[in-house]
This record gives sequence, C-alpha cells and structure tokens, in this order.
Amino acid sequence: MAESSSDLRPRRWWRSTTTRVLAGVATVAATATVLVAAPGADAAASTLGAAAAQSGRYFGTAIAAGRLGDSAYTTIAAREFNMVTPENEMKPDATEPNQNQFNFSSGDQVYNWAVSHGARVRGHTLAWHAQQPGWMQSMSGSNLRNAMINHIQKVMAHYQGKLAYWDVVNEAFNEDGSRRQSNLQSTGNDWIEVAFRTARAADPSVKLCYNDYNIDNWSYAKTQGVYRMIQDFKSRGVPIDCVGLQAHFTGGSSVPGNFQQTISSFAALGVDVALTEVDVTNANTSQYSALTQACMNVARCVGITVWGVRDSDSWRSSESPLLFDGGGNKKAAYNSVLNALNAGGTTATPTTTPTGPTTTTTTPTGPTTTTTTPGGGSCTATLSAGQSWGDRYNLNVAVSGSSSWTVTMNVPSPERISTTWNINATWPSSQVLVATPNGSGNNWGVTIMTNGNWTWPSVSCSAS
Ligand code: 9MR
Repeated sequence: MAESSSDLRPRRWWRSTTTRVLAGVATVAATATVLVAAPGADAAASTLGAAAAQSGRYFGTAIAAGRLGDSAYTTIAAREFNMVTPENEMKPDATEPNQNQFNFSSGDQVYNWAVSHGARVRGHTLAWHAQQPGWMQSMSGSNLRNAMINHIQKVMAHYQGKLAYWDVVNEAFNEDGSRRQSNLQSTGNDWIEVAFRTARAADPSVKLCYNDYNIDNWSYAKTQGVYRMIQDFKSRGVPIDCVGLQAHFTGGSSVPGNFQQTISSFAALGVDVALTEVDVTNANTSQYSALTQACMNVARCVGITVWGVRDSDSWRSSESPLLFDGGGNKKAAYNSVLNALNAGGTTATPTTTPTGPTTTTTTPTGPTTTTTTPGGGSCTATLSAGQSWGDRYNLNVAVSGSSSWTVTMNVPSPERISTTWNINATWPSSQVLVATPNGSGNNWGVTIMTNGNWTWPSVSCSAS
C-alpha cells in the first residue's frame, strides 16, 4: 500500500508545480527551486482516517462489541478509522431491554474502545421500526409516543456531550417516498419531528441525523421523499443537522451516476451529509473510488463510514463488500479509496450552528449546584431537559438533600418562565424565580419561552 500512495503523490506535486511554473512564466532556475522544496511538505497519508482528515473529513467503520476480543480486527480498526458506529449496541433493543430499564454495557464497550483509540463515535440509532425491544413492539398510541420520548431522553442523557452524531431516526420511508407504516408512524405523522425536538433538548452538543438506505439516486422517489422532509424541517425550524446516506451498494444495487448530485442537493438544504454504512458488492474498485470522490467533491460531505472491517465481519459477507479480506489484507478497493482521499478535494465545511437550542449545559444530567448553609443542611438542584417545541422548552428540577429547600433560578434575558409546577413560586424580578416546596415533593419544573435564546438558566439551592 505504501508503494501506491507514494506513486500517487509525486505525480500531484509535478502537476501542481508545473501549473504554477507555467502560470508564473518562471525560469528554469525557479522551477528547480520549487521541485526541491516540494517533497515531504505534503506526504500522502497511509491510513484511511489520516487521509480523510487532510480535507477535514473522517473515515469510519461499524464496530461490533463481540469482536473486540479479536486482535486482528482491533489492530486494523484502530489503525485505519477515526469514527466508529456501534453496529448494534446502541439500538433500542440493546439499550432499553425492559421498559425504563437501561443497559449501556455493550454500547459503552464500543464507545470506550473507540475513544481510547482516538476515534469519535456516531450513535446509531434512537427511533426505528426494527430492533425494538419486545415490550416496545407491542405498544401503540400515546404510550408508545411517550416511551419513544423517554427512550431518546434517557439514552441521550447517558451519552450527553460524548458523541459526534446521533442517528435520531432510521429508515422511516418507503421506496415510493411515502412514510413507512410502523407502530411509530401510527402514533402520528409528527413522530419524526418530535423525536428530533426531544433529541435537541436532551443533548444540544451532538449533531442530529436522519439516516436511510436507497436514497442515493437523486431521481428516485424515496430520495425525494426524504429530501422534502428535511426541506420542510429546515423551513419550520425543526432541529436537524445531518442526513446519512447508508450507501449499501450490495444486493443488486450500485453507485448511481448522479450520486454527487444527491449529496450536493441535500447539502444545499443546510445539513451535513455523511455516507454512513458503505459496502459494495465484491468491493468493485471503480464504485468505491466514485463514491469516495463524490463525497470529496462536496464541502458538506463530512465523512464516510464502511459497514464493517473485514469481509468476514460484514452483514453481507457472501458479497465480500468491504475494504479488507477475511485475512485482514488490504484489497484493491482499499487502495482506490485511499488514493481518492489523498488526491484531495473540497475541504469539508461542516455546519457549525445548530438549528435549535444551544445551551451551555453539557454535563450528563445538567448543572448541579449545592449550597451548604451554616446550620449544616445542604441540598442539590439538578436540571434535566424535558420536552421542547419551536419556541419553548421544559426543564425538570430534582432537589436532593434537605427537604426544606429554596431554589433560586436566574433566567438569561430575553428568556421568560411561562409556567411552573409543583412549587410555591415568588418573583423578585422577571428573570428570577424563587422556588420553595408546596407539598408535592422535590421534583418540579418550569416552561421557558426562549425568545430566541436557548441557554439554560443557572440555579442555586439553599437548605434551612
Ligand atoms: O449490521 C447489522 C446486523 O448485524 C443486524 O443483524 C441488523 C439487524 O437489523 O442490522 C444491521 O445493521 C443495519 C443498520 O443498523 C441499519 N441499516 C441497515 C444495516 C444492515 O442491515
């Protein structure tokens, strides 16, 4: 591999040097000076992750917790990739096996492996018709809607501030561009936007993605259906930051000629685009380089993830669709991808401004403040995100320690508290709420009208 990388790069130096020399009508002496200076200044990277990073992109893989004991697997994965998607470990059946009982052991295993090897993590996935735990499969109506909201809040709270992206909703469309029928769809057509609003409130630091397959061909009805949904969300301020094109070019499909047009059309809506689950039948080299090149040519195409490390790790292993063979050797497709990454392209310019709340609160359960009074009592007020809408959000407050507490909440202007529950409230000013127990216990909350500012209030607790 090192051989073909170094083959490629000198040709680039020569090309660009020649261009500069011709443009400047330089002398032979000047040409010689440039050639001496060039080698080594911009050497080709020798791994996928490093090659992608040259243009501000990442190169990722799906990782399965069950394979982390295989050193051949982890050696390749640690060397080559700088983004990790847990293949199954953060799906609803894994994280909430019983209702409201969460299990993050295998999700954490993949997360910890990734970050300890310098990779970031893409969460996959929060709301999906498939891989639901049994209890969720048999639910419907408002019970299911509330269970979905609770699932998103709790799972995102666990990973708050830790992930780069979350696939909030996965595979919600039919091939004809209509919504897929599912128990989630039956809770009402707004289930997807409720999922995204809930997600934004739960972790404002992570980019929120819609992810699907067969949305690679720009003229395909399903692509258009997803495009229209994202266009609608952007126009109405529903928080969405990215779209994932799974890009499974297996099972009889292949990279369409208009793939780059699809990527750039989604990007033009103001979302990041990522290729999230790439595999190609028999790892066809020209298709692998074409899909890589298409991403490299669009500034908001932020990265590529292949759906597994070696062919033997693939969900479609009989099609040998990945970049490493079962023995861990680099395949020809690996070289074509690496070369396309090293050849450069548009520098990635991911979106930086989230479309919804941007709170300064990034601790797992929100800010906590403890005040100890001279009398010896102490209390802690812990904030957590509740539901949010386009113009307002709910904040839950849990007070622990003393049962005789006073919480002071300072709301940044121009936000205003519009509702409170389970407290006696007094108002020293329009921006300050003083809350004391009203006999309803220690869990209470407020609704805050943002007036454009989504920063959480600060709180302090004092016990008496
Ligand atoms: O690769 C995953 C495989 O191990 C699971 O058995 C399967 C079950 O649904 O899900 C596979 O991953 C899918 C991903 O989560 C969503 N897009 C399609 C992927 C391939 O089926």
